[in-house]
Amino acid sequence: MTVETVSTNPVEGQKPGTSGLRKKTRVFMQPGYLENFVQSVFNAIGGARGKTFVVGGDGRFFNREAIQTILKMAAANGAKRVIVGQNGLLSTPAASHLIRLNETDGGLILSASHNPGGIDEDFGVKFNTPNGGPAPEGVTNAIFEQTTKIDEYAILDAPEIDLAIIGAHMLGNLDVDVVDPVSDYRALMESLFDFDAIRALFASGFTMRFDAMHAITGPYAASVLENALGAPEGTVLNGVPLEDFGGGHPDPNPVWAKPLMDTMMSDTAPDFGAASDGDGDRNMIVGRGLYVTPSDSLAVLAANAHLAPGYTDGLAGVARSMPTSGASDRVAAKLGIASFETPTGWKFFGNLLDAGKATICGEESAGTGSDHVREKDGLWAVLLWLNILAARKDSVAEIMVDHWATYGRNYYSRHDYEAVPTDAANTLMSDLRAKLSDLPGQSFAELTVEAADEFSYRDPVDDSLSENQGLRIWYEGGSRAVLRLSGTGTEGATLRVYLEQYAPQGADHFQDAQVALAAVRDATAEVSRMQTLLDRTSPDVVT
Ligand code: G16
Repeated sequence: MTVETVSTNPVEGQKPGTSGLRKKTRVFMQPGYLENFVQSVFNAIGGARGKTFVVGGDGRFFNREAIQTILKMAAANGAKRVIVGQNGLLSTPAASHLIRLNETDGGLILSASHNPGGIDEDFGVKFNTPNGGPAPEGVTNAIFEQTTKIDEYAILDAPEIDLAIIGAHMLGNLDVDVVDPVSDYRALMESLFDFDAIRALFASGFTMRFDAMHAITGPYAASVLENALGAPEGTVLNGVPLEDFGGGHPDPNPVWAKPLMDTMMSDTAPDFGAASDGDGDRNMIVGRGLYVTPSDSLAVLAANAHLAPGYTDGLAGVARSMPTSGASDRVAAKLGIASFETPTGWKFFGNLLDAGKATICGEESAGTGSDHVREKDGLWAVLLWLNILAARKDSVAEIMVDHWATYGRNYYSRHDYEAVPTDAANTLMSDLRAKLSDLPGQSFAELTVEAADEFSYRDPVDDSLSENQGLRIWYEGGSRAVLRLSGTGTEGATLRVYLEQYAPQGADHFQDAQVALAAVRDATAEVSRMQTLLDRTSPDVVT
């Protein structure tokens, strides 16, 4: 065993409290950098001795080397067993499932999620706790603290394990179990959904395209959709995971999954389109000619989940992140179940799921999931949609029209201003924060502000308080804007502006979303002085 002495602080500049470390790949490749973070994780959880962990990643550049390093460090730190996906691959939800299934002490997931991969792109590592979920703030703060004082790490001097070979391996005294990344996850999906009904749907000629974006869900989608459910070969597009995701940006939204969007809007569109992201936790849902926003998708899934065998008893509650539209609240109200509004980030759902207060959760950023794991789960959302389509025998468009007629429509869009100078973004937020309480009654671009505040969240389970979680402005006529800075960017700052406009039952539900949101967009640009402070006239990404 070698004990290396290190002096670099791996999380310099990293906001404490984010659930992992996400940086440029070359930063991670610096000697000792990854090692510092991993040792800090072990130190923060009271050491690795005698413990069992799950390790896997989304296959991006540096995944293979990083996993070998982590295995050697687990061995040197006295861990008992590590369960690792074959070839180092595990989707984030599959890793969450393995952590729970094997009652382990947690897991290390290697991914920068939906960020591009490659030597000049992004890499990341995060620690998930024994419940299978992203480490909560108490743990991430402890990890951060360790990184500021760590001065050595332990690593075994040993040859690499051949991760292509499924089965039991030894690394020093560490048991390394290389497992098939898909099989346990597929069994979990079979326990939740009516595979016979979905099989019959495909057998009847129902057509689908699933864009795996050359990321981790390729093997999962091929195994579940094409093998188990009988969807024709070719249903899964870009199904081979690549270290650089084929040069793409593996984020399933209309901008980055444009080829799929184009197919779905064409005359030859299949019945159903879906996509997933780098590490398999996000999803995009598209019907023939109709994109379903993640906020609407969450609401539809909540309203119809009882049609799937795993949810026949109904839901305990529905939770959404604060910037997500209020569409799911309307469903929860009609079902007479609880609804929760949490800060952005999946880790905030963990306590609600563990306590049985919420069954389904979702974020506007294309994450949806349930209490089956403690991460959002892209393929799970796609399968629940398929189960609902099979049970209702309606098209996606028919389901959406019916949903809006029942609940009204929350028009919704997010505008992202990326890689803006950090100072400018901070000034915009602090200026707006300073005048929030004066805004009610004032008019901007013809809309009058009704209320404004800064969101903070008191966790109903452990009573912890999370402050500064986004600035909210409500305008007359049922519209809302939220402004917050991204916690996951790796270049400058990213300002996210979330726009929402409610159109009640009986109103026009068939406008273009950007048209329906033009008034709230203009008012928000004016009140925040966005164009002057950021020197931008339009967002980089509109989803
Ligand atoms: C973004 C999204 C969040 C999401 C987070 C992590 O954060 O806005 O909703 O929880 O990414 O997502 P993933 O696990 O897929 O990386 P931010 O802070 O950039 O807005």
